[in-house]
Amino acid sequence: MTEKQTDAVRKCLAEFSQEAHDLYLNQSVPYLDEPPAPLDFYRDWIGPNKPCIIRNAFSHWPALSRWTPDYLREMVGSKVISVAVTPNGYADAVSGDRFVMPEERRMTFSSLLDVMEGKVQKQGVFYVQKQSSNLLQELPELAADVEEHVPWMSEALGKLPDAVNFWLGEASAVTSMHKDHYENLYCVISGEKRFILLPPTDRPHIPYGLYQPAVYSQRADGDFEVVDQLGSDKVPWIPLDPLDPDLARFPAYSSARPLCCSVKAGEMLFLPSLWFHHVRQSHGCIAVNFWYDMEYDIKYNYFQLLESLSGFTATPQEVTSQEVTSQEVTSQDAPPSS
Ligand SMILES: O=C(O)CCC(=O)C(=O)O
Repeated sequence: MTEKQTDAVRKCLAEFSQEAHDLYLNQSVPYLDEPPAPLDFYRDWIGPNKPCIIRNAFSHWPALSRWTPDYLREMVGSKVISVAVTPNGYADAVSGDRFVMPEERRMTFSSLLDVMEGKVQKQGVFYVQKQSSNLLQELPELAADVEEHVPWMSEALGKLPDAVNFWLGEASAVTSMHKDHYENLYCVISGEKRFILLPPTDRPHIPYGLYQPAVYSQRADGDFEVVDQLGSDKVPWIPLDPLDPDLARFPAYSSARPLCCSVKAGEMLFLPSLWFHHVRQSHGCIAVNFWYDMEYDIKYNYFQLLESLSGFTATPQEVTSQEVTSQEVTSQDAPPSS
């Protein structure tokens, strides 16, 4: 393809993204005051792939009043859980020319609470973010304080969640920008989460690179080193930090239209599949979320096309390390093969 033709495709993609904003996207994340009926939720939010914040959706969960440090110590203090530890709060993020994952430390829940409450000083930033249904796998004693699924969502989708995750972290723990193939119901139990959201239609403005995977490892002197995962495939990831986007390096991002929202205790964010998200939190924020696998329907299919075209038209500065093909970008969150 000539440079002129590539420019023409780039222009189409920019118009495509703009049109989504003009046609159906909201400029902020709307609130619902009560849990919706399944059909209404499917019609108004899941089908159109739009986020919203739902109030009073889980007021009946005992967790809202019970999950104090004292109660958690009593119920699960002696349980050994997996905690992500990093030097800077960035787990699963690009650092230099590496995609760096956290040190996965096994520790008891009470020793984590000691760190969170400042009773013990440790180097590093601690975040319970294991994701693979860690609430049910690692902390089943707490499951009765929430629900194992959200009935109206399960009915709307005709299935149960793939995972129910428990999140608890320090203020400096950050989840770098990425997307997932889940319809995500994110419930804040205490504290506050701050999300930066970008619709899938903004994909042409979002840079990807391919990075050597590595993990943090804390040495005996307390410092962290970055250890390459030799023999592992390179990882496609977004090098851009939406809190401080480097527009000289990634000029296309200036056309992106992020939505920022804060989700407070007692509120539930519906984060639709394929939306890019970056997450921060107040210190000690506790959350539980439900991942319902998305349908691999025409929406997914169209997104794959957008992914290919966006990779194809990215300028050399936007494609770090080497060219990233759509196949590589989706390999992180590909649907299970059937
Ligand atoms: O809460 C977080 O830090 C990240 C949540 C997230 O990325 C997700 O639920 O997909």
